Amino acid sequence: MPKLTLYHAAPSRSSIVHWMLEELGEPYDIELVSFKKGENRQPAFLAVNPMGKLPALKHGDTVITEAAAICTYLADEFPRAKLNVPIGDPRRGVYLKWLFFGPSCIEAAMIDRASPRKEEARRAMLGYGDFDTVMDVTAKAVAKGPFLMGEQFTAADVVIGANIRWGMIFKMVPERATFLDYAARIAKRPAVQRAEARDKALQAG
Ligand SMILES: N[C@@H](CCC(=O)N[C@@H](CS)C(=O)NCC(=O)O)C(=O)O
Repeated sequence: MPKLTLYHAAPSRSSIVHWMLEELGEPYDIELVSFKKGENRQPAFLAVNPMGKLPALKHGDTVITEAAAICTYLADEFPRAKLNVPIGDPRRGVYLKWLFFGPSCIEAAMIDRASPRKEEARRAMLGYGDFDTVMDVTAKAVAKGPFLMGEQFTAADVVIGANIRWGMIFKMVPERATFLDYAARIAKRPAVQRAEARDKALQAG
């Protein structure tokens, strides 16, 4: 079976994929990339991801970058873990919507809020519209639970769950009761606990 290697720095957006890999339950290796030493800007890593950014995942000879794309890929590639909604299932459209909504709406809205532009862009020009609508739409989706797709935990919960958990830690997402409850449900997952414990050890080491 082709080897899975995560290029990782703990904690960073590659922690999202670290969690996803723990959910998947397939063997994988970690290749640490030090931001402090500037390794992400060195030719060796730029050959993996010319963006100089983490995460990157190697699966055999294939390199995938962009956290949400990696989670989508892994869920489809290893369906045994039941973290995807497969092609042909009428729920797949909504599942894909959330996988894209994470980076294109929640993350973009959070970062713009944390680092406001000199001149505010028009709502119609911003892919995410406005911060409050993004938060309202997300809150409504996670309110019923336990997960975005109902009883099934999917890769979309890894992407959106990571946005919400990290967003609240960095005070970029409001601590609404719905978000706190969803984050608490996610925090109970053994896979997230394993990934976080290992990230802490990597950070300390
Ligand atoms: N769009 C990328 C963003 C990746 C990203 O910005 N990663 C940060 C770590 S959290 C990074 O590599 N920063 C180092 C740098 O840009 O020099 C994704 O979602 O995977």
